[in-house]
Amino acid sequence: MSDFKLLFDSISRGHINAAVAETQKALDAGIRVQDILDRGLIATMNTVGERFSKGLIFVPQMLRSARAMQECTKLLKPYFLEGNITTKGKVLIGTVKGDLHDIGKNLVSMMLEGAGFTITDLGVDVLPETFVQKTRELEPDIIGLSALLSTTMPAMPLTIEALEKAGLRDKVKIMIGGAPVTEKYAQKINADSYASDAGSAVLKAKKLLGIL
Ligand code: B1M
Repeated sequence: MSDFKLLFDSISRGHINAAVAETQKALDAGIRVQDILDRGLIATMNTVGERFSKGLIFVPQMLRSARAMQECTKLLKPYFLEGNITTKGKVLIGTVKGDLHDIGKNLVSMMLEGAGFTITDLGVDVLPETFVQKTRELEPDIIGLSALLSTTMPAMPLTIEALEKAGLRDKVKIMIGGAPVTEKYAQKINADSYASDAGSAVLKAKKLLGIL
């Protein structure tokens, strides 16, 4: 963390301008973008989460840190673009019903987009019916479901069931992810793939479509 101390301090205090300036400084200094993301931004959010668990900070502080991190990730986006962008496939992505966490989902979207996928992001708190309706409308190759709360994970199988009932399940691949989600859970609910982070989400998406 020591290399990113000022970035850590500004994100954990929710100081957006300072956090953005520190991210830009790290980019200007030639620090690897993946390190800024993993050892700077994500490591900071993990510490923010630990502080919240211990009761040292509360939801408003967590929210301010989240806003600061979101602004910093915007600066990284251009660096994740792969050279030749012809669409590799269509991805419909969203955070499941009841869940408002979107930083991880946004990172996954950003990396997939950078790798050449066309993304439709439905946002947060997405109802199973909305996934069904948008799947009919857009005919995606992959549906991505994100959940950060153990209480909202059950919305994943509910979404898969809704797609089954609508006769759409066999027409798409389903990838799931989010901190409490596991490979085992993906198998249990009959998802096609699980990714633990945004980088592996790209590899898994390519594998699902047979382009890796
Ligand atoms: Co909340 N929150 N939060 N939170 N929050 C967690 C998740 C928590 C672990 C904190 C804690 O207690 N230690 C805990 C969940 C406990 C549990 O259920 N297991 C928690 C809680 C309890 C809550 C509330 C209930 C708090 C309350 O109100 N009392 C509440 C719920 C609101 C709701 O959703 N209905 C709440 C609210 C919030 C904020 C709104 C304040 C804010 C979110 C703001 C936002 O997202 N715009 C927030 C935050 C910021 C967090 C922590 C601190 C950080 C989450 C994050 O962004 N991490 C989090 C603690 C933690 O995770 N350490 C916590 C960084 C991000 C890059 O990682 O999201 O894991 P992550 O994404 C990764 C991978 O998981 C994966 O790739 C990403 C990038 O590598 N991935 C996928 C994610 N989605 C994927 C999809 C894929 C593939 C991979 O395929 C489709």
